[in-house]
Amino acid sequence: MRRFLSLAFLLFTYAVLAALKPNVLLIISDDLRDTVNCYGNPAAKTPNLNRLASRAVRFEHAYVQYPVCNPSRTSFLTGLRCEQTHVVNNSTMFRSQLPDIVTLPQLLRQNGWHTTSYGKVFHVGEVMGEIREGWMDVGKSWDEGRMFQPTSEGKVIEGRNLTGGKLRWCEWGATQGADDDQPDGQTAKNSIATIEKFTAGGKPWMVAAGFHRPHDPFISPKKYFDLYPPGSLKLYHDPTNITPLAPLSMDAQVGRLMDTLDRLKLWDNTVVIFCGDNGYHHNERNWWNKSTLFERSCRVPLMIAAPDAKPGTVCRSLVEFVDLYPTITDYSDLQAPHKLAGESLRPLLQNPSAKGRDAAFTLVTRGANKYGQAVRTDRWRYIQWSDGHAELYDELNDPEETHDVHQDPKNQPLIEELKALLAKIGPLQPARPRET
Ligand SMILES: [Ca+2]
Repeated sequence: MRRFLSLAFLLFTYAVLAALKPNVLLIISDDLRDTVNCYGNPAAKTPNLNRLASRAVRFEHAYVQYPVCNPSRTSFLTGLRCEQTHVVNNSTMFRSQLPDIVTLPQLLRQNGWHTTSYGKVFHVGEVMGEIREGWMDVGKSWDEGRMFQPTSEGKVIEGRNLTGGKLRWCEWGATQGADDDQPDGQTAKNSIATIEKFTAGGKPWMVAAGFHRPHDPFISPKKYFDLYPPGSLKLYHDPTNITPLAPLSMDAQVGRLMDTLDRLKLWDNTVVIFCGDNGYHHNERNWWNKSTLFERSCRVPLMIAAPDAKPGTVCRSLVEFVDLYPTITDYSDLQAPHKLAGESLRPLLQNPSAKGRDAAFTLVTRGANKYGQAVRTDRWRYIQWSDGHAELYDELNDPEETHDVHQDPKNQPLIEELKALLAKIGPLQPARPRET
């Protein structure tokens, strides 16, 4: 009996320790907007993201703090708003502004997790070698970090430019080869190997899998294009029919990661975050790309599966990407050394119908001397530009944000309330001079 009790106590202790050191699987998809089946786009074939949604809480109103790669990723991986990080473009290496900040993976690493970055996690500039490792923050945030190139077979592409060459980046292409001939397939493959290795060794891990797709150029192995035969998609007509630029190859890589969690029975001790890094316009307002303060650009898919989260549910409360860092410190019982801008999403994960925050904030800059800040509430989007211009949109009656109502006199008291919310965030301060 005593032996049985000792064993039970030991198992209980292991369970408690394991619960305090959950694994973290962070999956980032570059430039993913809501072109996902479970986000209400039935033409998109994303079976694996639907499968993840059945295990996760799917956030319907999640907002990035800046709708471009580097500022957005720096923000949510440091837990600070872009007004605080001063990283507001893709050419500033975040350590030049935040040399001593303890990032989310760094905090886990300092506390016994093995942390690994595959693919594009922190934004990486057009650099190679040691400089690339510096941008990836290997040695500080990560024990290991690797980015990948397509194989020679994966570089054989058939496709065309969608703008007749006007925009070089705007092209599609079907490649020869299989998943692992592309960087995203290699990211999945290496992530799986690391998960297997450190799970077998009994060490908690954080694996960040940063997939490049659906970011331009719109390239995937041919088998994914074959799922949409010519004529099977409706052409885009603003704003009623949305072209489902389905992120299919990325969806398949997420499926491989989920298969691994299934096979190793890791769901009970792993927090899985799946997210984009910014939204995207598909020619709404004649604009292809991101960088605006409209809903299409600021709202991004976010799904989280955690041991005590309610699986297969939808949370309609406003949440921000700065909430991700405190969510993980909550699950791992750690304290960041700096004050985090967000709040843990754990209460919403446990009860997705609970009330969330009152507002979500996003920043963009326009050159060195102009910037705009948006505040999104349940009903409204108010944008305040540093040159004094302002915009107000009613998300309930005008979800495509086509009617700016900021000059309507009856909205002035509301605008004062929204300005007061923005005032809590404060203005964008000048960056440090030491940019790379
Ligand atoms: Ca991006």
